[in-house]
Amino acid sequence: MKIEAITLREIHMPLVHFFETSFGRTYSRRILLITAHCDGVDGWAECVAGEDPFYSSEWAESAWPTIVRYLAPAVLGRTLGSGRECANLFARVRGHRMAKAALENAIWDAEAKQKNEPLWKLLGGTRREIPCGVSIGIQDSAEQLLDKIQIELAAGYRRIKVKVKPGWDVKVLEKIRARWPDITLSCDANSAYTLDQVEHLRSFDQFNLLMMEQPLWDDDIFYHARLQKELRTSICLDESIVSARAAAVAIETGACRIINVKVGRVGGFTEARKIHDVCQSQKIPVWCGGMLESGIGRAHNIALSTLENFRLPGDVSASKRYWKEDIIEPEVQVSPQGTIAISEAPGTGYRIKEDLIEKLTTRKETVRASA
Ligand code: OSB
Ligand code: MG
Repeated sequence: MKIEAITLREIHMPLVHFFETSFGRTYSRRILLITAHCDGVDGWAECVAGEDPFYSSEWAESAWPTIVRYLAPAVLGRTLGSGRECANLFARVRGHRMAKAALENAIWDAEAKQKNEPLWKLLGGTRREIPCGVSIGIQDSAEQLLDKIQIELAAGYRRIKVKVKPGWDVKVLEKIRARWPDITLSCDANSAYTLDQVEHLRSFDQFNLLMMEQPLWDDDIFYHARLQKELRTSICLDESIVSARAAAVAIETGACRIINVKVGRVGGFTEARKIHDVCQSQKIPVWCGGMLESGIGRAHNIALSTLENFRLPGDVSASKRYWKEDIIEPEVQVSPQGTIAISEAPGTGYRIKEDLIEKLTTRKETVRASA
């Protein structure tokens, strides 16, 4: 499969409802899409870097020149057998994992289409349906949050995750548990606490949470291990797990009992699969995280979630929770049982609405192999 050209595009898509985490509120997504043109087949992927460098150091502006100047030249003009070969070709560039993932995953997507095989099978998946949860942001009031939870439970979602931060945590969790004592509930702090708040974090134990996601610093593993020893609630790491090596360290030190895998955060499908395997061998369940993706990134998350050790419901939910109109067809739908059915069709099983994407595009650049 010869990599002939790479197209980068920026599209703007307003969210149906703002999404607020401990680091800020997002009303509209600015999304970088990548198309890898390979022997007459186009592979697509989404870069999950945010509008601002708040979740991690990468952001929409940093990914573009990193791909144009460093990553695209590493693959352009080459003949690759598989998306698996990208990680080594990108290894000289440090960090920039979301940029790397976007290009690598576009090549995996092209490979699946070329082989006329479903992407999930190419990745080694086995599940024919995946369980879904929702991540609900910080709201203007606890009442609004309870209303939102009610709607998602009625829709069938199997796990509710709420965002927390100092000042929006224990009181809110108390209200949720007072109304729903038995639902599967977790919380995500996106690094909003420090280790000297251990007593406060220990008070979360009363809520019988499935997990507490990333309570401490985004780059920390060691102090999460200290914290985990003090808690009954299982810690799940998100931000800190940037590689299979980080996952191995987290497991060995006892920093968490669950890991959230985000294919963008870890640099692509190849590394995501390695993390899956490390966790599986250590009996640590994983689940697929989300980054408010459009249908293109969402379809890739669905494919990844078919791997066996994705045992817990992911933050992989229906298109309509985010978008008035998604850029894929059919849109991602969740059954009343809270599952997404996996298609047998080649590629992701979702068609890309190129006309709509063209209308949403604010910036576009194609890089070609030099003759
Ligand atoms: O920490 O999981 C997170 C969204 C943006 C950045 C970080 C996170 C999230 C979510 C939303 O929780 C997950 C989703 O529904 O896509
Ligand atoms: Mg998280």
